[in-house]
Amino acid sequence: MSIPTFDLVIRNALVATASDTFAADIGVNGGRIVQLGSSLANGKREIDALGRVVTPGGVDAHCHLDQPMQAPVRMADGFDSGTRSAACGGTTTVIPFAAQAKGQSLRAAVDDYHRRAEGRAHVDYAFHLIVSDPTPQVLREELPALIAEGYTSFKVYMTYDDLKLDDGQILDVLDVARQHGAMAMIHAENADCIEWLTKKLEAAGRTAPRFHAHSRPMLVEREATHRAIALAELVDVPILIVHVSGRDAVEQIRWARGQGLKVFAETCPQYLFLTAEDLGIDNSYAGARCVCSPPPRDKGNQEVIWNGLADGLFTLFSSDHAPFDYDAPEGKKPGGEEAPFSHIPNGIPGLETRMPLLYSKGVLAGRITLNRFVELTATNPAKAYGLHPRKGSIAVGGDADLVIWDERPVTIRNDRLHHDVDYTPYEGMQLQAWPAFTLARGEVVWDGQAFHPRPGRGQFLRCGEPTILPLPRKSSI
Ligand code: DUC
Ligand code: ZN
Ligand code: ZN
Repeated sequence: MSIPTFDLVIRNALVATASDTFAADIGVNGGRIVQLGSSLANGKREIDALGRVVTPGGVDAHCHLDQPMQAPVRMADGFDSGTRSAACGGTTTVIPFAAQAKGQSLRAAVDDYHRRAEGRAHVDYAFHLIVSDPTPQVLREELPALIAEGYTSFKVYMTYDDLKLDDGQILDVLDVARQHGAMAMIHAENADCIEWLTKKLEAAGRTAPRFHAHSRPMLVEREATHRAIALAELVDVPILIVHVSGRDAVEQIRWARGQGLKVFAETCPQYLFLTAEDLGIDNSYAGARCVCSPPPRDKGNQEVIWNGLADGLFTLFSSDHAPFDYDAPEGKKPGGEEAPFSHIPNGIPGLETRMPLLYSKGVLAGRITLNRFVELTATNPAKAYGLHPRKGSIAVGGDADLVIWDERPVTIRNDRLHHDVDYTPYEGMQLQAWPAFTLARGEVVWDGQAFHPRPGRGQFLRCGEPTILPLPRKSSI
């Protein structure tokens, strides 16, 4: 028998990229794809994918892992359990957030976040920054230096007291993005409207989880989305509006695109599969599980989001995995109490379910094409954050990050998921597919039955410039 040519050969794959679908064997050496073709030579290991779709490993470009929180609240997933659950759901690259606390240097936040990740990740990871304190030092020195070192994207918040920036600060930060070719992500909700509504609701004794949605109606997101677009237009820089929840924000983004503005948009599974009713139709506390921001809307808005996924409005489909236990004092019951909605930690888990949900309910249900699925879950996130072509595609020279899909009925059960959260908002949902294999740089990390742990195998990735569109550079107004 001849010496194997490849470390691994995946035979008879139906390979799907963002642009094409074709039959091929995939030859892997040293963790990279080295050949695509038919009847490839032997591999040390071979996997027969006959009849199965193979897509690039997912790039989840919006997730929160081990992000420092105000006590007693604590995230349930760090880099170990978070990347474990990512791998088991077909995601091979994650981009969580190194969050600057007000008064903290951005560099200190990044150093701290590296310590949290080091030696723990099972799949590759990069960092976005969260800029909450844009001092002159941050704007002139730290942020430009960090962008040059491979932290080429950052998020700014228009709400949350501990994170929010005012419009002048947002303009300053966007100007840095323009000058240094970074991607600015914006959490668009109007903080003053939320505060005003929250006070009124609380004064009326309306504190159950379902009132979270009442405190953040769509106009709150619409106004902030419009303002974010205007601020970006003033600076003349692309922006990415994250976690778009429904019609009002979608209309603002369509309008901006019609004006020729470079406004990208991301949405998440919760806006396709949850509604405000999941926060409760009575005053029970169970709906705290689905408290996230922006809140889920209604069935009509789910359709608007589906249409935006199908017609190209959305560039990215991310989980916004923000893992808090439901029944724990450090989670959705802060301090062990059933808290008023304004004290419930915002966010739901979703790293593991993101890809299977969209594959089943999007591709197999005929709402989006297979190629669009790949674009939304892998190729575009890799391009938006400067990781393409190493990540996000199936091409010679790229990392062998791959998902072999098994099209079979699957019921989502939290006890079958691999995160460290005590619930999933999708409990009991019927899917039609799940990864049969996930390969991370050519290594099987999930085989359809078992997870193959190797904490520390995941490498930190320095991001390059976004390549999703050429960005204007260097000139300033
Ligand atoms: N909203 C956020 O802005 N971040 C984490 C999760 C959430 O619901
Ligand atoms: Zn956000
Ligand atoms: Zn988020």
